[in-house]
Amino acid sequence: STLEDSMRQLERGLQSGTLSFHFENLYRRKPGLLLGCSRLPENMEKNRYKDVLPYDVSRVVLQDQEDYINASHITVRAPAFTENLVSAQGPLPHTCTHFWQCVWEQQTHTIIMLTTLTERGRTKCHQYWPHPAEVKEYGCLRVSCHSEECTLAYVTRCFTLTHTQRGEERAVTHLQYVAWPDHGVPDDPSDFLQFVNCVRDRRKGQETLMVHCSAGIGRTGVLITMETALALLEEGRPLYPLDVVRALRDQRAMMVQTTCQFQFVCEAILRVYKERQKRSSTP
Ligand code: PTR
Ligand code: PTR
Repeated sequence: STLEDSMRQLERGLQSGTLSFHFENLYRRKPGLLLGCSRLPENMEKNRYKDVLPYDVSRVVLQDQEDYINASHITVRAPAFTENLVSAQGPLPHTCTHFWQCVWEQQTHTIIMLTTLTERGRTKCHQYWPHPAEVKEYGCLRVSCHSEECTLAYVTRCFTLTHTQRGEERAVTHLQYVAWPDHGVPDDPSDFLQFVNCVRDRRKGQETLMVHCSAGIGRTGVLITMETALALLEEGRPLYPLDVVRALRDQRAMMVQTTCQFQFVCEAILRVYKERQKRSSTP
């Protein structure tokens, strides 16, 4: 099959509603995968939501005696590329140190945050970074914030991470999308696409991207689906969003949380595809 076939199928599926139907019938959690480690009594309090847990097989293991963090390795495999990401929950006050340890150990240079700290009066994520011109210590990592720049839909921050025991330093960029409530869809698809393109531009070779929202499933799932789709479109490969979501749920349960989110990402994919076609057919 070709990209064109797959996009025709996508358009038909969106119009007839069969796509939503199939999405709703997709397993939320891959049968047979265990969540044992996340449910250990000493780890339960490290989970923001007791119903959003990483599978044992794909969880990120910290290089420590206490090795647990609510985060999953996500590998996106396509014929022409492999992408590595970490999908995580929004840190809690007592898990910020684990979060930065994960950033350091996975050698991440870019953190994508898809939530605000509070939504409708509820805490969605702890502020795990220092204010501009401030320095904070998280375990053996010292984090300083040099700049904070706001556009309408997102904030870009520049951090320096220093491993105080090794004396090593790394630059980390923080991209926080602020116009997207949980369980919902971005306020503006153009802003969202611009943001995803910005994420793609920042990707340095094989770098592992760290992506989180509040639970690390809904908005994170949508972003990774879109990022994967853009890569496939660029390669001209056939693209079946439902297969992308299934592959994500095999690595972290419940990725792409609501039917609206799935429809939103499918429409955005179709829109990008059509714009590209228009561009390539006008002289
Ligand atoms: N509170 C979760 C939810 O419904 O979203 C609980 C849950 C999680 C229920 C996974 C079912 C789940 O997967 P499956 O339907 O594959 O058992
Ligand atoms: N039990 C929570 C709830 O359903 O509200 C879990 C949850 C929270 C699930 C937020 C998804 C959420 O969205 P996101 O993954 O986009 O932060």
